[in-house]
Formats: sequence, C-alpha cells, structure tokens
Amino acid sequence: MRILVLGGDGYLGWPTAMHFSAQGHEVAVVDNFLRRAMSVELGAGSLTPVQSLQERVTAWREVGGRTIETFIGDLADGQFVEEVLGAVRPDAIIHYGEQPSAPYSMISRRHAIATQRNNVEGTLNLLFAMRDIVPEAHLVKLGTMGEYGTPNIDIEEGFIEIDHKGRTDTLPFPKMPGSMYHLSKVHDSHNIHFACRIWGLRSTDLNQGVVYGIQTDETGLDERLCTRFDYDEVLGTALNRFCVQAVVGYPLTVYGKGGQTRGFLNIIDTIQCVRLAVENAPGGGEYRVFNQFTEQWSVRELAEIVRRVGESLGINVVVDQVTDPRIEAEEHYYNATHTKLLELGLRPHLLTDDVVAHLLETIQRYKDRILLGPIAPKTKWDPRQ
Ligand code: NAD
Ligand code: USQ
Repeated sequence: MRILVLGGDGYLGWPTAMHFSAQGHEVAVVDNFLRRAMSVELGAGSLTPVQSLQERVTAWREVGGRTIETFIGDLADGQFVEEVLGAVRPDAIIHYGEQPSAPYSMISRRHAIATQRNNVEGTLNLLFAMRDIVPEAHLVKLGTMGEYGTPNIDIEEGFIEIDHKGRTDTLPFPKMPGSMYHLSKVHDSHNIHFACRIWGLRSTDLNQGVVYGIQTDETGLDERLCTRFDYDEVLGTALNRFCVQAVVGYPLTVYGKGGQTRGFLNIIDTIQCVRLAVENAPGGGEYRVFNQFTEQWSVRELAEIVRRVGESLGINVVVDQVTDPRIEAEEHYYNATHTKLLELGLRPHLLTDDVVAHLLETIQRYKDRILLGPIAPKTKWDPRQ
C-alpha cells in the first residue's frame, strides 16, 4: 500500500512510519517540525537524542534498507496538502499531525487559538483534498479518549443507542472534553463524520488513551532511529514523566487527589492498533470510532507502580501530591468500552513490572540529559486561581 504519515517526525509518527516501511509498504511522511519548535519555545527537550528528519531517513535507508519519502510543510496550508496528496496518491493516510498537548493549549489565548487553528484547519484541508484527489483513500485519524471527558456512565465506542420519548436512535456519544486541545479533537471528529456522510469518504477515528514507552521494534535497531521522549510539564505525559522523575530523584508529581483515571497503552500497541485499522479499512461513506487503549489506571496507581518497581531497582522514589494545575475531576467513575480493536486481533502489551523496569533502565542511560527546570507543573487551567 502507499501510506502517508502526517506528523511523521513526532513521538508516534516516526516509529509508525518505520514500521509500515519495514512491512514493505511505500511510506511518505509530512511534518513542519511544530513539535520541535514547541519544545524550544518551552525551554525543554527530548530525553533521547533525536536526529533531524533527514538524518533519520538516511539512517533508516542504511539500517532498514528502505526509502521513506519526506514532505516538509504545514497542513494548515491547503495548497501544500493538495500537492502532497497528488504526488503520493495514498491508499491510507495516518493523521498524527496535530498539536497534541492539553497544557500547551491552555497557556494563553494565543496558544488556544493556535492549537485549534492548527488542528481543525489542518484536518479540514485534508478532508477537502481527499474529496477532490483521493476519495477512495482511508483516513486513519488520531483522536483522543479525552473527547468524552469523564461522564458518570460507561463510555461507548463513538456511538450510543438512545431511547428518547418513545423513539430510538444511535447517535454520537456525548462529548465533554477537558482542554482546548481536547476540544480541537471533538471539532475534528464532527468534521470527519460530516465528510464521510456527505462526500462518502471513509475514516477510522482512533480515540487513543495516554501512550507510554520509548522503544518499538524499529527504534531499537539503531540509536539514530530513536523516537523523541518528552518529560516536561507541557509536552510530557503522566507515566513517561513519572519514570523520568523517578530516575532523576524528583518527587513524582501526582496532581491533586490522583484519582484521575484514563486509558493507557504502550507505544508498541499504538503501532499495532494503527496497523489493524489500516489493514481492515471501512467501506466508502463509513465513519467508525475505535477506543484505543489497553488498560485503565488512575495516576495515583501509576505513581505507586513506579515507586515499587523503582525500589526493586535500588532507586528511592518519593510520591508527592501537588496542587492540580488543571480543572478536572480528581475522583470519578470511569469505565470505557474498548473491544473493537481486540476483535480485529489486538494483542495488548500490558503494563507489567518488567515493562516499567525496562523503561526506567532505558531512561537511566540518558540521565545526564534530563533538565530539572521544565518538570514542575506551572500551566494552570485558570490562572486567576
Ligand atoms: P507529536 O507532537 O510528537 O507528533 C505530532 C507531529 O505532527 C509533530 O512531529 C509535529 O511537528 C507535526 N505537526 C503538528 N502540526 C502540524 C502541521 N500543521 N503540519 C505538519 N506537521 C504538523 O505528538 P504525538 O504524541 O506523537 O501525538 C501524535 C498524535 O496522536 C496527535 O494527534 C495526538 O493528539 C494524538 N495522541 C497522542 C497521545 C499520546 O499520549 N502521545 C495520546 C492520544 C492521542
Ligand atoms: N497528571 C498528573 N501528573 C503529571 C502529569 C499528568 O497527575 O505529572 C495527570 C493529569 O492531571 C491528567 C492525567 O494525568 O489527569 C493525564 O495527563 P497527561 O498529561 O498524561 O495526558 P493528557 O493531558 O490527557 O494528554 C495526553 C496526550 C494527548 C492525548 C491524551 C489522551 O498529550 O495528546 O490526547 O493524553 S487522553 O488522556 O485519553 O485524552
């Protein structure tokens, strides 16, 4: 297949591009290096020594023996998107190319608007270009479990059957997201659903949980192929941050009561899920939603696992409870359905002590690169508080 990976220089995009290339597909990637620019803006940096995209592609040609084509440009530029689709004529488009950080979107009005413009306009450009150039292509779009928020009922996979005043219909599951970033994903979902209904496009919206991990089959082949790994308060995510904090002796930053429960998955399973979606395309006009995670954890539980495994490796880990900079439920009901990917054959890599130990040991190799300054939470959902 011809596969286009949007955001192919990112944490998830680069390992995904290599994986499909290793499987024998023709792979092209698009990126405008927004993630690298955000990291510079924040005075942060990747734990791992990330090479330039050009160096990565060269290393992949040497190690993997295959070529990944690159297109450097902004998805918010509609003409650029049309040119890329016309040049590649992809069978599947894997869309990671968005601003992915909830805290970043809450820094200021400028950051909120930049996030929503980047994400919503980029996806709209893509939908129009698909309609006009490759209407048969399958859009595999990375959404987020956070679109649903934390309702006091079970979360379904995208749709819910509702009985109302004696009538029944299956409708999109209600959304109550918790940041301007998560809202951008809701807007995307509505736009993609619309494009499938009106223009007959086909799409899988992957409502992904929080990803952890640093290594996939391909990133482990050569250090030049490693993916980025962020641990600062804006770009780092919960478990990745806790593991870096443990290694560097920083008390683990559990926000508030720590009962915030989310779906989590290993980066290896992100790639597996995306592959399953690509290999099992929906029919024309179909918009389907998969909840993409393997286990639910509260952040308090995750911190406790890191503390326990750290101690078994001789690392003294302290768990701290810091004031939650976000406005979110700190204790709540959470039970999200996630059966569709399992039905397609997903074999989960669960969060065992061995997995955490391996993550901690890998981070230890890069300990000297860890910057302490960007770890403490500073970005408040309401700066008046
Ligand atoms: P990332 O920032 O590392 O990757 C996104 C890539 O897209 C970056 O390389 C960035 O430079 C690029 N990009 C952003 N806007 C672009 C634009 N306008 N034009 C071209 N390139 C652009 O983030 P990630 O963690 O790899 O996440 C990838 C996707 O998965 C995102 O859409 C994110 O919302 C989603 N997601 C991530 C997680 C997670 O835990 N990492 C969980 C759920 C969903
Ligand atoms: N948290 C802590 N301590 C920390 C960091 C986070 O307690 O040091 C808490 C947060 O308050 C939140 C939970 O952990 O309750 C998850 O936060 P996160 O930063 O790990 O993840 P989130 O902001 O939700 O965003 C990440 C990705 C995003 C993706 C989302 C999936 O950055 O791209 O969409 O996970 S989900 O959470 O399912 O919406």
